[in-house]
Amino acid sequence: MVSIQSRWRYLFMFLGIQLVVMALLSREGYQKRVSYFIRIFRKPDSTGRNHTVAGVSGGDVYANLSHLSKAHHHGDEMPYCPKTSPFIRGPIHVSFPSGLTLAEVQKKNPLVVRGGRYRPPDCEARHRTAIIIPHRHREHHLKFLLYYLHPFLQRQQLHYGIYIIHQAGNYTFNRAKLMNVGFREAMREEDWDCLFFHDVDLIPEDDRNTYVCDSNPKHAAIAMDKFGYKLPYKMYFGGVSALTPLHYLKMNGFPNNYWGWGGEDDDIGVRVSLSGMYITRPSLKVGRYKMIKHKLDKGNDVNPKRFNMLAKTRQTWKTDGMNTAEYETISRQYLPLYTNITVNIGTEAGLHPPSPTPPPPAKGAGKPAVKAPAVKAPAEAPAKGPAKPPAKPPAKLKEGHPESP
Ligand code: BGN
Repeated sequence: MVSIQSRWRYLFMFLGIQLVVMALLSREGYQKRVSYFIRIFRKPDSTGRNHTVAGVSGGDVYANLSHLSKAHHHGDEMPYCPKTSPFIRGPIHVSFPSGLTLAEVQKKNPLVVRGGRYRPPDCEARHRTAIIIPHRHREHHLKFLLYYLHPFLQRQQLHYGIYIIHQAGNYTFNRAKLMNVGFREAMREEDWDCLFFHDVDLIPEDDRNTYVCDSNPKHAAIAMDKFGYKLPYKMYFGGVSALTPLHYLKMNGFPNNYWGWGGEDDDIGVRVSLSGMYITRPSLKVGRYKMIKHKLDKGNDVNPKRFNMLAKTRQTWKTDGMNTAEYETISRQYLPLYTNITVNIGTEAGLHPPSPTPPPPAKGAGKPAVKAPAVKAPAEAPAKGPAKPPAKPPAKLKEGHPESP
């Protein structure tokens, strides 16, 4: 028999335990305890950040994407994709395993069609985003970027295309001018509603950083590991930015005259405000990027003129930009994972700088030697002259025929 006294004792003990549990679970306490238990199930990666073991949640950028191919049913009347994609998980584990090949990336992305295009198989995408990546001698980085970017964009249920704009020749690199080329070349193919201007060495680390445009130009790479996951300075606009075609044309695109490293992104940031717009940003938690470590490239020396040029953006932005971008398209390849556009963007002296007067031929010599051109002869008809925005939105590229823009 249990006495009334001990019954009361049990009741008080029970209530006491209840109170302690409630106190632990209240507000801050609750968060801390829950995250403690979540941490137990996670393993840390080399950067010290936690990532989830594959299959539990988040973590692997390819997690759950295989469901997509199973759900493949293109019909005439596909519903719009939901406003928030069900594939979005948050933090992504990023590492750079040696031995990765493009063939493996291709195998892991069976729904990407030639030219690096993709549409969600089971719903009509709400957004059409082109990714523009200026490039030269960075094949190793490109491989990793493609490995992460394709599934990242598929998680967001976007209709997308990836364009690599490859600078031909060995003259100093010009990132911003290549972006102008990318804008024009992408827009002549499809009616993209947003363009992401993307460095080849930056890997997004959170799929809530959606690759869609805002009402104003967006700076997406706000928190990079190399800057301690913080904005290095308030006006920083480098790494990854997103503009609609209208934003882009309103600010006359990007400058063409920044040859070499530095300053062009600041010029672009200044253009945003000079043309009456402002910079938007995702949160620090979401706009995270890991940079693939590398030395300063050959052919991309620091530009010593950048300070002077930057001081004059107010005077130059209307006369140097998309309306004056001259280049020649050397080749256009529709590869399995991206569209590769190789261009001659010339030098500071122009597209075809006058060659120095050849010395008179020596007596008795045969034909005068012809100086090798700086870049290879175009394989296709070059798109010459100042780049103009397309007069009307180009016809949509038919899926399965990415070679017929
Ligand atoms: C800045 C560079 C940017 C570069 C960032 C981050 C200049 C112009 C002179 C003020 N700007 O200093 O181009 O992206 O650093 O590395 O050099």
